[in-house]
Amino acid sequence: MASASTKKWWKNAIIYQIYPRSFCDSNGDGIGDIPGIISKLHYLKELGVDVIWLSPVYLSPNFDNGYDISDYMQINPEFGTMGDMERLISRAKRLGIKIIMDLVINHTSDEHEWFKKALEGDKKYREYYYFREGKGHRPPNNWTSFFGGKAWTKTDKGDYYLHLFSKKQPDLNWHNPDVYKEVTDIMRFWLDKGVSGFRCDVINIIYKETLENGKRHFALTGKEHYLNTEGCHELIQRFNSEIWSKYKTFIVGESVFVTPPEAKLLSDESRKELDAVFFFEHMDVDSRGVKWFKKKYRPCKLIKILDKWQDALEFPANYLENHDQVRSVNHFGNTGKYWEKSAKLLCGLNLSLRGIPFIYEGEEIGMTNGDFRGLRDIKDIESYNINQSMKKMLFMHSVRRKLILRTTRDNARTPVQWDSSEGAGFTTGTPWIKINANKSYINVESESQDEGSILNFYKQMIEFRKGSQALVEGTYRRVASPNDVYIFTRESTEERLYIYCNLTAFNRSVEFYGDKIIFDNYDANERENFYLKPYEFRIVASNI
Ligand code: ISL
Ligand code: CA
Repeated sequence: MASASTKKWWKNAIIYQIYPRSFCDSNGDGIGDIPGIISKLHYLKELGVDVIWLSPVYLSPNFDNGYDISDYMQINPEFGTMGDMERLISRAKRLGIKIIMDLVINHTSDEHEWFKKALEGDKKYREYYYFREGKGHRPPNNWTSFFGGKAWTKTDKGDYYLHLFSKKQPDLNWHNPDVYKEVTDIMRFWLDKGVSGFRCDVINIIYKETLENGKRHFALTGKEHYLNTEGCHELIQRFNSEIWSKYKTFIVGESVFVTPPEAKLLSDESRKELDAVFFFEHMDVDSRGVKWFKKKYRPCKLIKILDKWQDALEFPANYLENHDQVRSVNHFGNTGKYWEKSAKLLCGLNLSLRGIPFIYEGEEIGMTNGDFRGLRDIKDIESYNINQSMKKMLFMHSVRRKLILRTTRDNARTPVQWDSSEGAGFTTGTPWIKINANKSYINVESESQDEGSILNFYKQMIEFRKGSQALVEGTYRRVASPNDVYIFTRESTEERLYIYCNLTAFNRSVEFYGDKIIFDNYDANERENFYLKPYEFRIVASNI
């Protein structure tokens, strides 16, 4: 057990993700911005947020909404100025809120100075990326991109460059010590400005071991050459020992396609790499290999996956939604009759698991997927590229429309609904992406006034968690999972809590343990003694 002085500050933190474009627009141009975030700091404080993870605000041509960076040391003017960013850091600090920034270092934008110089033929900068000659009329290897299509694009000179995402996102060459120097300077620049750490984008794929052909894979060919490579672990260890450990940072890595043993290697405290990692297995519980093809969601599968990861990792980064995923009430809950109950249940689940809970903007009011009418309403580059690939494969329009609207990342990117007005309190202008019609009743203003709202449930649950040694640092043990009810304990030296999550829209009888219900998303008078109501979430304390 770590003593109070050596204990890491983030071990009991609640982290809130802001996708700046969709959070709050202060100047009516329809795009969320940093002054907008500053205006909502008190709201976040009151919610109980300790740390903000800020999705990219750097200079960017925005082909992937900031995940394509053209200058890491400048702020995108759409979002504000460096002065605004410094104000955000200092105002947040005054309220006791820390900020971690998104660090996208697998690739830059093709509009980054480095890449532009490389294209002009500058020898030094060509080594920052992967430029290779093709093989006859074909690219240098058979790798495919995360966003569909090939991972190589031909330049005007006839050679190719590698991009694991869109062609506007060329991959950096991490074999080059100059790249290490540049990026670590960027890290120091922001840490010196007072940010408290980073969320490292696709960190486990940055180091390509070789550029050989990959085994053919229906979704992603080539990945065995860059997933969790030894070189990647070495790089992260160097980041940690040379930079992160010198500041009191919290570093969470987005690690794609990881298995529990791989995630352990990336985040085990003793290995001094990352503090925590995001895994994806629960997001894919209803996908058939690729996320665009869905199968029926089965709660028992979700339980199995969560349980496996709870057992595997000391301190996982827990989340049920983010800017790349559909909204969690659509994914795992209910958007009809049990919208409110299921949103509260998911809150309870996310905040009761062992690890560090992440809440994505709008999740705390139960926001739902976008109500897009057609592909016209979709802005995301991933959806755009996938649509092109599906066209090539001769999918009919109606099929493409159905598959893409159901899973597009834009589902989570509609503006935060602050009130029921036309611009939802998000903007006075025309929003960059369509606002959901259900802002009429799903919004911060009305939920603030309603004691029984999802928003108030979040506040109570956050407060409860903070006061509970068992939830913050207790052990985890699955008790049972009969008929899609997840029952587990969290236990510290002082208390044992039984957590019940009925992940279905039906009454469920279960065996009850413990002595006293101390938290529930049903009122005492609606509750039943011998079974759980639909989507009931219950915490029962037991004397030990
Ligand atoms: O969306 C996905 C899973 O459903 C992934 O394919 C996603 O692209 C992947 O998890 C990587 O995501 C991160 O890097 C991307 C960026 O577009 C995402 O927004 C970011 O979270 C490239 O920088
Ligand atoms: Ca704006």
